[in-house]
Amino acid sequence: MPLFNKLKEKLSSFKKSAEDTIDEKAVEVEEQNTQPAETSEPEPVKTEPSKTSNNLEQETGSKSGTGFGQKAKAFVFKREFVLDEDDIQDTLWDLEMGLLENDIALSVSEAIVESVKNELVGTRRRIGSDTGKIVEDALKKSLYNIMSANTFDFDEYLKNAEKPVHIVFVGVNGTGKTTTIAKMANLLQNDNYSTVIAAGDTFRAGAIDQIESHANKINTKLIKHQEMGDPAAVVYDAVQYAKSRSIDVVLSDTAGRMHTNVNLMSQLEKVCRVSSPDLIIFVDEAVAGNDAVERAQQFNDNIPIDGSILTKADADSKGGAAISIAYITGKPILYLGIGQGYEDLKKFDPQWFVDQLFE
Ligand SMILES: Nc1nc2c(ncn2[C@@H]2O[C@H](COP(=O)(O)OP(=O)(O)OP(=O)(O)O)[C@@H](O)[C@H]2O)c(=O)[nH]1
Ligand SMILES: [Mg+2]
Repeated sequence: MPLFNKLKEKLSSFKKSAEDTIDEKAVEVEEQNTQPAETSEPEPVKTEPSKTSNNLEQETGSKSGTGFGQKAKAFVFKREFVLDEDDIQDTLWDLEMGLLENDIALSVSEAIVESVKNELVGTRRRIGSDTGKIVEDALKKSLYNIMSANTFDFDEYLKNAEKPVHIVFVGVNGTGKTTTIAKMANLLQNDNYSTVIAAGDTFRAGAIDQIESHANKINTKLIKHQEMGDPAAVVYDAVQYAKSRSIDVVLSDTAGRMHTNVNLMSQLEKVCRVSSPDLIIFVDEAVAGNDAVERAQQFNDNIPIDGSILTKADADSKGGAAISIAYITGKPILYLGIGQGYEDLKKFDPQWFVDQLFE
């Protein structure tokens, strides 16, 4: 399934334009180096401003005092060159705009651009080397670093954790919490874990029936109370049920709530306080973009989340939410929802994510 196509297009056009820019610079340097006086010189040619007569001197001179640019420009090696910030400034600007267009939050876009810049600028390059690869590697490295911050191996954790493991799913309305719980229960059962679901959304009309229908289809025990009952009590009961029957995993549903609703957010805090979950998972839509980032931050501030699941990645998602949420919460993306079926939950692997952006 093709995912995050728009972001892919942007990254590929950045790659192409950075490649062209670097190649232009290489040709320029090549021409300078093949001037008669330098052809037989085996040593690196140091282009001190006072000694050179080519346009490097002009550029260096005009940037005097800007530190890095000057340092980078000072070394032009035979058949090698050093890229400086000025060379790729416009291209980096385009990259930043492209990232912003793809719902990557400003602070995150800036961090990516800075990291790509640090990778590309100031390093000696061989003329004729594969510039496309150089650019791609710089981007991949930067994105991978963001996506792999605080990685967490969910499978390994489950295997070793004391049972029952209690997981609470939180998020704003309609993001896919309930469906994700059903998918997760299905996945866990396929891995031979026993599960129980807590119908912790006692608030929305029809929510209990909805999760009950899922639980019946995947053959999982459901603990439910009355509509409008105390969600903390349902969740508590489900944990007790799991303890008394040696069930491996408790999956607690909660009502969708806006991150700005103070009362509902403190109710969620209570649910978490009473049942002390092992993991709190924030569920949002991959298509939500910058809104999702704001919400992830607010939820995380109220009830520290352990990771996120992004749903509806099968819709035309730009991919920015995944990158931004990982960066801003400092917590891993654990799974992607990629459809409405029970099997449509894909384990999120940072390396896979980064690689498929360049396929
Ligand atoms: N295409 C697609 N649809 C999804 C995915 N995950 C959930 N949905 C759909 O999104 C809609 C909302 O899902 P729910 O699971 O009810 O969302 P919720 O967060 O529990 O909603 P509330 O309880 O109202 O807050 C349903 O129609 C789901 O089938 C996904 O990964 N891909
Ligand atoms: Mg729900």
